[in-house]
Formats: sequence, C-alpha cells, structure tokens
Amino acid sequence: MDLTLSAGQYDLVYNAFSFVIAAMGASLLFFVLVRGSVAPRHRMAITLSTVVVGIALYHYIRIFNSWVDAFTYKGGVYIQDGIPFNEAYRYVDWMLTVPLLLAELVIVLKLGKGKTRSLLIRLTIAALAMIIAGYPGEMAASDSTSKIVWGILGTLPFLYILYVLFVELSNSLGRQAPGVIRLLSALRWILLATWTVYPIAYILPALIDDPVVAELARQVGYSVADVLAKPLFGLLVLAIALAKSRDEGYAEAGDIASAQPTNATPAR
Ligand code: RET
Repeated sequence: MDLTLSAGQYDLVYNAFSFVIAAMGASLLFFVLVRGSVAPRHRMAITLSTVVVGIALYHYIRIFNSWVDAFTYKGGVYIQDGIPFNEAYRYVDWMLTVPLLLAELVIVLKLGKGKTRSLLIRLTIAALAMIIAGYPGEMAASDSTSKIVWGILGTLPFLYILYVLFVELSNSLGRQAPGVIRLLSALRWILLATWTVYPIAYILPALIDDPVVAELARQVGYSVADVLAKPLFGLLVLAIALAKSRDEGYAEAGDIASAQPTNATPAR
C-alpha cells in the first residue's frame, strides 16, 4: 500500500538507516584494526564479524537508497509514489549473515572438529529454512493469515536454533575457563534478546491497524535489531577471543617489546 508520511515520520526511518550505515562502517573498520590483538587461532571469529558487518554495510546503503527512491516530497509530505521499496534486501542479507553469526559463536568455542562441523551444518540449514519461510510472509504485508502461517513455519527452525544453543551447547561450556563461560552465556542471552526482535518486527503489520505506524515500527525495529545483532554481537565475540588469547598467554608484538628491560638500546 502506498503510504503518505509526514517529514518527521519519513526522516525517522531515513535517519535510522543512516545510523545503521555509520554503525556497520565504524565496526568494520574497528574489527579490521583490532585483529592483531587476538591470537592467530582465534582470528577466524573476528574475520567472520568483519565479513558480517561488511555485508550489512553494503545492504544498508542499498536499503537507504531504495527508501529515498520510493518517495517524493510534495505539498509538505512524503508520498510513496516512486520505485517500490525493496524489502527483499533484508532477507538476502540475512541469508548470508545469520549463518555467519551462528558460525562465529560456534567457532569461538573451539570444540572438536566433528562437533563443530555437525553444529555448523545443522545451524546453517535451520537458519536458511527460517529465513526462506519468513520471506513470503514478509511480502504479504497486509494479509495477516499468510503472515501468521509462514511466521509459524519460520518459528519452528528458530526454536530448533535456540534448542541447540541453550540445551545442546550447555554441555560444552563446562570445558571453558570461568571468565569465558560468563561471556559466552552473555553472548547467548544477547542473541536471544536481539533475535526475538525480528519475529516481533515481522508480525507488527498484522497487529497494528495504522499502516504508517506499522511500517515505521517495522523499519526502525529491524534497524535497531541489526545494530545489536551484528556490531554488538561482534564486540562480544571479540571480548571472548581476547579473553581466550590472554588465558593462552598470547601477547601482541608491541606488548612484548615494551616489556623489555629499560637498559636495552632504544629502537630508532
Ligand atoms: C522471521 C519470520 C518468520 C519467523 C521468524 C523470523 C526470524 C528471523 C530472525 C532473523 C535474524 C536475523 C539476524 C540478522 C542479523 O544479521 C524470518 C522474521 C522466527 C531471527 C540475526
């Protein structure tokens, strides 16, 4: 349905997308710069965080441009009479980033090869099934029956992912250092809290009668969730990788040099 938005409503979404672009770009730079502080055996998790925010940066630039192209400013309001807003970018983004985020979590645990492989395969299949089922429901913005049916189908693999993370993985946590266990459990709860925002944002258009309010809530909801689920999650994974590197005695080249006795000839 074509929407008519006040300048404030239009700008709310515009600024939310702009904020996400800044957050993804800044975290991309940060993850690249901080990589050397992590022991080489834990760098794969940081690489995945970097790739995830890079993919999201690209998609948010596209989403932002699509929002701009969808509206024209006439008579003091924004009218949605342009190129249809492309909601599919989000789903393409998730197809890539959700399996990578789950892989980050599994890889930073450093479990055995067989266990890691089996977790990665099962979690990836469940993530793809969840997103593929959600897509037709997302497109049926005003038809609540198909939204609910596809939503339930997408929720089943979502529950499976939560089962694997909260029940199956708990057995592997005992082998980690106590500080790392605390961070890992925070990571899982952050995942749960941020990922549940997505199905809520998805179902909002079926619950809220006013299509303008529903659309604003959906776009801002997804934007906030994306910043929490990607950069913030990446920061926590980084904290775990740093804690493990420290526990394993890894120190950066610069730290070793500065720990040398002071009577050594200063480097020029
Ligand atoms: C859908 C609709 C169907 C039911 C459920 C959904 C869940 C989506 C989730 C998305 C997570 C995306 C992330 C992106 C970050 O990069 C597909 C909305 C349960 C959990 C974490």
